[in-house]
Amino acid sequence: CAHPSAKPESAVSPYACQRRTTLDNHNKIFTDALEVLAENLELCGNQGPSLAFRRAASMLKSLPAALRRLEETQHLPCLGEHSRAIIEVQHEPRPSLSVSTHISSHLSCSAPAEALINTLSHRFLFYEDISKPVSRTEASALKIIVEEAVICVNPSATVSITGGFRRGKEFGHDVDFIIKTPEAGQEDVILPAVIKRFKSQNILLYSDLQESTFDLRKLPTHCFEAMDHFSKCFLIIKLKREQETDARAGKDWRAVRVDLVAPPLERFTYALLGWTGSTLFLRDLRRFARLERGKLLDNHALYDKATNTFLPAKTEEDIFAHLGLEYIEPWQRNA
Ligand code: DCP
Ligand code: MG
Repeated sequence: CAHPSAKPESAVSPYACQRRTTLDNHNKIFTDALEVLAENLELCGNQGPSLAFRRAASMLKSLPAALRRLEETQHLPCLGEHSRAIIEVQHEPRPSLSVSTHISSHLSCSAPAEALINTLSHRFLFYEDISKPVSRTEASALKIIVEEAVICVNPSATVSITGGFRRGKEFGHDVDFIIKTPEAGQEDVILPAVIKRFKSQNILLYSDLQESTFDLRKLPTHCFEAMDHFSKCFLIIKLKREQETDARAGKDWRAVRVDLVAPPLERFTYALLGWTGSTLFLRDLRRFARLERGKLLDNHALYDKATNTFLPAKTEEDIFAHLGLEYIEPWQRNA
């Protein structure tokens, strides 16, 4: 008889936006292997196969229990021949060579990791610091700093954390914030003012301000990789270390990557949804909207092709409802 975790064929959707994916991953040994391969393939420019492995890993993350037998994968979506092979290798009891070594002989190239690190360290003077994960405690400390600056510039503006920390992650590669300004036009002036304030506080190490190129009438784009058009900035901020931590002599701070985005109020909810991620969850949400509902979704808007109208949304629940989807909480979007 079937294992209790085995589910009927229809139970697992091929779309991440129809699955609840918490951080409680019961299939880490498989998803780690799949993601290592995806990363390798990405570095080699093999985007298609990389995405296939990412989709397989994402689907496995949503399962309520660990896979016990290979046959349990039979009715699961998103698993191609290669992903199944990796699951099989990881199932083998013998302590074989690591799965990435095993598979890379077939699929991957010798990833130019060194070259990549070189490029990054040239681009970022603070590479050593910013390559270390940012903790939730550090993210909370940054929220206070960002909030203080934002409110000083505009007392009616509010700041929310987005990205992985909004999904409940304990660590991230950066800290993402979204700023809500109730007055029209304020979204275009707030970021330069916040940057100016950080400079005057001597905590700004790097800033790349991207002015808004947003156009209310523009339809959502098909291209997932395209950046959104909102006013945003990518910063490196000096964050004071806690007294207890082992600060190196003469350096009582670390550099942290911070992203700020300031959308216009009427598009705030779409920006919040987009910036909360995960990347794969949003990719599938957009694909679902287009293929299953005839609607175009991106970080700016949801557009109904049948009626040629933009659909307004006050809350994220509104967006899921427009798409005829059950609401998925941020902490269930870790696809
Ligand atoms: N995002 C976006 N447009 C951008 C930048 C990011 O839509 N110009 C989205 C992609 C992610 C989310 O915002 O879903 C946050 O981006 P991150 O790369 O910071 O991803 P996470 O926060 O999920 O990962 P990490 O925890 O590593 O920071
Ligand atoms: Mg992030």
